[in-house]
Amino acid sequence: MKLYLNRLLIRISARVPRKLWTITQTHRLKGEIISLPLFSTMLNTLLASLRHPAEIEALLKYKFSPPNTNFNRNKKIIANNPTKKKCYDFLFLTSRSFAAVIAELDDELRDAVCLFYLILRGLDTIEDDMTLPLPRKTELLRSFHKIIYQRGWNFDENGPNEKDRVLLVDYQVVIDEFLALKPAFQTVIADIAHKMGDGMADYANGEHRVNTAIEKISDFDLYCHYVAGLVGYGLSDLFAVSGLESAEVANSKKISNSMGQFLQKTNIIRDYLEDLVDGRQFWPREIWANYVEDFADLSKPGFEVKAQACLSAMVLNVLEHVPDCLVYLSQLRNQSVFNFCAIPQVMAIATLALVFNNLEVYRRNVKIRKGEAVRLILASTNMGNVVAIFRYYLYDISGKNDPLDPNFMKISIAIGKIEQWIETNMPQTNVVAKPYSAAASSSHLLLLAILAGVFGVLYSRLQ
Ligand code: D61
Ligand code: MG
Repeated sequence: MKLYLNRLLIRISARVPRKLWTITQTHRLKGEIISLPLFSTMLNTLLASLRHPAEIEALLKYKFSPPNTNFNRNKKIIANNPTKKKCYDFLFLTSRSFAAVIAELDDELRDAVCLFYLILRGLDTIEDDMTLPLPRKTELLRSFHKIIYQRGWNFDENGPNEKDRVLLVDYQVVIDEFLALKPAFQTVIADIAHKMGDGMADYANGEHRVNTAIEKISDFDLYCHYVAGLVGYGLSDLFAVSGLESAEVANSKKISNSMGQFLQKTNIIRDYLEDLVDGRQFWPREIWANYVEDFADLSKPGFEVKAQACLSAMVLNVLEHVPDCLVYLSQLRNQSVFNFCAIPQVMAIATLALVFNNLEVYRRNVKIRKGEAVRLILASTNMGNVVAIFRYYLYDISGKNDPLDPNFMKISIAIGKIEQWIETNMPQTNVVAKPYSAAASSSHLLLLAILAGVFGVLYSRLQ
């Protein structure tokens, strides 16, 4: 029955209107990359995707397919090692976006990338804390690469509201597991922690800033290099050390940097309001000062036209990294590494399309639907799909591009450049829209029937 349903659902998805990308390989990546709760919240998730049947297909497939993942296979080993178990618990506690893709990496890399994450998350928890006295913060950031070699070190000076403070309170477990990695992994991680800590300390001390604002676009690029581009460098080195990828991946620093820049800059656009409320400001003055005098004006009534133009200018800046990201992904050979790298990138392009010309960014935290995210996760298993997904969202951005916007031409050109790259390097990728077919209506009926069933179960539980 389940198999039948799956086949049926795959057929349904092939007939959805406006569907510009299709899953060409059902190589499954499962595990709780996104945790789907039961009943009412699951129901909300399904309802949010009601107008997107392919997302409902993805959600059901994801929810009901049996667990058979790299991480599940290794849970037993982890359970016998309390320190390692605690590290993976910390990974899932501190990362919504990266925990599951890290846990799904092949054995040769999983622990190294997990520890890389936890070490940099520890460093970032010091950087983000606005309650730490600046001299103390600076000293910690600059010496963190040495601290990670001090067995037993931990830290409880973070402010009570710092979201990941518990990680540093028990940091001795992270250090123990870091020291259990093979030395070549340790060297890569410590080297990146050194460079990132120094970069964060410079910015915390007002370098490259005027008052609290990041000044030039080049300062913005440098900041994103320190906090995310360097992660790209380190990951490429870890891939090479593990032997799962060739050393070539680690040779082109520019494209490794772009992988991080694309993720970090997209987050910085999406998090405008949250950062403003917390007293942080990452958008470069060189961009926003063209539109408003005060950064906070962007969220105020009466500034909508300026705010929209400013948002386009920020999105344009991010789009410049896309060709490098596609080059990077096309070089990868190991399936688990490919999934690990591709999933965050497709989430970012989907987020970029969502924020583009969307003034809600200035009013609330905008997020892609869970159904959309799950669909992207299931599809991001090969380069053909990833390119098709990028094209889909670029097409979406083109459609929303406003001829009256001052950056209209530049955005068109940036998208044209990406298209050109795809046509030159991936000419076989076919992303023609599937025509809407009458058969879809009976499929919709089936989906409605499934939803009615879910409603029924929920209703009976509530009685
Ligand atoms: C392939 C796959 C993943 C990649 C990649 C290539 C290249 C770069 C990155 C991931 C890094 C992306 C960073 C985007 C998210 N931004 C943050 O987490 C900000 O903190 C930056 C400093 C700490 C970086 C920690 C990190 C993040 C992701 C990783 C990783 C390390 C190690 C391995 C894999 C992924 C942001 O933090 C928000 C928060 O506190 O939650 C901030 O403070 O700006
Ligand atoms: Mg930070």
